[in-house]
Amino acid sequence: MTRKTVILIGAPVDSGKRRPGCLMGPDAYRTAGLPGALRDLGYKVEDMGNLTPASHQPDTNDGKLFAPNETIAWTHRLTRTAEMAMQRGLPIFMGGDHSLSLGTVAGVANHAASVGRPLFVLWLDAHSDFHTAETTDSGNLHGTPLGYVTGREGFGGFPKVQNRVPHANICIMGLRSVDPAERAALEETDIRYHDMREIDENGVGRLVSAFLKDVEAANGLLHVSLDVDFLDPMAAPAVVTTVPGGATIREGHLIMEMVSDSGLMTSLDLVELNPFLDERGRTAQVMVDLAASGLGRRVFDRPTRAAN
Ligand code: EXY
Ligand code: MN
Ligand code: MN
Ligand code: MN
Repeated sequence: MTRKTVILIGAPVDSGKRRPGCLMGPDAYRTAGLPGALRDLGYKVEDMGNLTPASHQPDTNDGKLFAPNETIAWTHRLTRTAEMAMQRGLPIFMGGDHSLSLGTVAGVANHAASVGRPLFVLWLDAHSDFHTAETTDSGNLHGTPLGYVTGREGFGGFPKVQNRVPHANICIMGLRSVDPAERAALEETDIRYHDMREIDENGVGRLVSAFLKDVEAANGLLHVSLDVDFLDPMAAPAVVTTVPGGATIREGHLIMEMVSDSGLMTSLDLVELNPFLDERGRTAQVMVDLAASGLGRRVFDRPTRAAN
């Protein structure tokens, strides 16, 4: 039997917001043992190392947007890289802040179109990231990737999205911080979004299972974008955009185990980890464990942690 290939892609994108640190993310995931965890699960693991953005003019940061040139350059690089990696295996994009998903999701969508299958996106996040480069108040482009990949207007200077992700194929879970402009725009779409109240009332299992059924019925590809701030800051402190009242580690694992059981996931983003803010690597470890759950690790397979 040929082993499935996982392609680790370091995307040390730090241009999507002002406070630096996400550039250390890819190496923190490696240090927390992501490659070994995947090999233990039977995957062939290729690590492409850390990418750099396409060449670009330096940012002057005298306008509203923070570092647009660099983010556009990353979008070019990551779109191409995602398209290429999808032909060879299951890419895990090790971020980097969430602006990396402008490129990864656009590239994965191009691949899906080329194989004639619909792309579905599961967005695990406290935020909806549905701004455009024009509606953002903060100027931080990590708040815009879902706006971009669904083809919203207002991304002048960015590469034109070749294959938009249809609203009906997107499910956002974990919402508890949505700006008024994003909310108004979201409510005009049939994107499904579940805030923490809905999670509390229904349980993540029921919500995720309904979405996965639709992905399966459509023979879709599934991209999962996991933002550290989906989790409660007590469980995952190493992120700039903490919002209290987030998902528990148990809810995170249930989602990722259900995704894995479905066999539908074809690509994964791990985003917003800021190792500079971590406590002895525990957030990096939580993210690695969630990724491993999404790729088949189960409680009884779990290796014993090395002693300090
Ligand atoms: N909506 C806020 C903004 O536009 O600045 C916060 C965005 C945070 C985005 C993080 C990555 O999920
Ligand atoms: Mn996000
Ligand atoms: Mn977020
Ligand atoms: Mn905002």
